[in-house]
Amino acid sequence: FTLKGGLRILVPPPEFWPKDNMAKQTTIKEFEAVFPKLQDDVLSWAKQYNLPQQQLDWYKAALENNAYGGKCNRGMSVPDSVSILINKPLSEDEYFKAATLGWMIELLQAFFLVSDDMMDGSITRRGKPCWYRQEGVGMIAINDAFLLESAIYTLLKKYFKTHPAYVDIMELFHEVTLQTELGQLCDLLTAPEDVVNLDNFSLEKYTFIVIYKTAYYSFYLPVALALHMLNIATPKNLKQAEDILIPMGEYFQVQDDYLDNFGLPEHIGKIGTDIQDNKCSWLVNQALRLATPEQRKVLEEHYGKKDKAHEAEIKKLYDEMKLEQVYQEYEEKIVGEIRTKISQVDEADGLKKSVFYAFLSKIYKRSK
Ligand code: DMA
Ligand code: MG
Ligand code: MG
Ligand code: MG
Repeated sequence: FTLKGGLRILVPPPEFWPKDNMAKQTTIKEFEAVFPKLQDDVLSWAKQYNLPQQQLDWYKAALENNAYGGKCNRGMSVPDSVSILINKPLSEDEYFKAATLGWMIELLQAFFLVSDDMMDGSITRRGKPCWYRQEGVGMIAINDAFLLESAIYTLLKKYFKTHPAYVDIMELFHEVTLQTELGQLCDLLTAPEDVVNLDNFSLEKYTFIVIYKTAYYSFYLPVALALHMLNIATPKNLKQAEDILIPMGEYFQVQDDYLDNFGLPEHIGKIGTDIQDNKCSWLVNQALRLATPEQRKVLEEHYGKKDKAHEAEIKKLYDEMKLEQVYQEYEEKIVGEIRTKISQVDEADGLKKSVFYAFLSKIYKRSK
C-alpha cells in the first residue's frame, strides 16, 4: 500500500510463507557456511591428479569469486523446498545434502555468468569487475567456466553416488544445462552486433529466450532437485512443478530486463548492457508494441549501438513511454495468475503449494 507522501510499503500476500507448516526457512549464513567444505572437496579431487599448487590456488579463486557471494536465491530454495515438503526442520545431514544440491545450482549459475558476461561484454557483476575483466584473468575465464561446471559433477559423485536418484539428478543437470545453452544461443543470435533489425524481435521469441536461458535452471531445477533428493519425484509432480515454475521464471527474467534499465547499479551489482547489446529485452518489446511511428523511428535510430549517447536516447524514450508503469501493471497481472495456478496445485501428488508461494515471495517486487 502507499503511505501519504508516496512511500510504498510492499506487503507480500499473507500465505507466502507457510504458517501451518513446521518448515524452517534457511538463512544465507547457514547456507554459506556449507561452501568451504564443498570447495575443499572440489580441490581435493583436483589434487588427486597431482595438480600443481599454483593451479589449485587458481581453481580456489575461481570458485570463490564466482560461485560465492551472490544472493543464493536459487541455491537456498533447495533446502527450503525440502523442509516444506517434509513439513519439519532438516536434520544436520539432510541440511548438508540439500545445501550441497543448492550449491551445485550456484556452481551452474557461476558457469553461466562467467560466460554470459564475456558474451554480453559486461563490466561488473555483484559489485565487482566481471571475472574475465579481473587482473590476469582475461580469456582464461573460458576454461574457468568449464571448471566451475565440472565441480558440479565432482560433488554429485562424492555425495550422491549411492543415492537412488543419482542418474536422474545427473541427467537433470545435463538437460537443464542444454536448455540454458539453447536459450543463450537464441538470446545471442537475436542480438547481432551492428545489424539492428527491430523486426527480428517478437514476444514469441522473447518467451522462448527467457524460458530456456533462465526459467529452467533458476526455478524448475531447485524444486525438481528437492523432489529427487526425497525420492518422491514422479513424472506427474515434476510436470506440475514445471507448469508453475516456468511462468515464474519468465516473470523473474522480465524483472531482470526491467532492472537492467531501471535498477540502480549499486543495488543490482551490475551495469545494464541490454540497449547497447541490441538485446531482445522485455522493455524493447513493450516499446515496439506501444510506439507511435515517431517513437519507432527513435528506436530504429538509437537501439543496439555501442555508444552512450545513443543509449541515453533510448533511456529517455523508455521514460517518455512510461515503461516503468507498464512493467508494474504487468507484474500485478502475472503475479495474480501465478498465485491462481499455485492455488490449484493438487497436493495429493506429493507437492505442496507452499513450495511455490515461498519461491514467489523471494522474487515478488525485487529490486536486486
Ligand atoms: C541471463 O541473461 C542468463 C544466463 C543464463 C546467465 P542476462 O544476460 O540478462 O543476465 P545478466 O543480466 O545477469 O547479465
Ligand atoms: Mg548478461
Ligand atoms: Mg546474456
Ligand atoms: Mg539481464
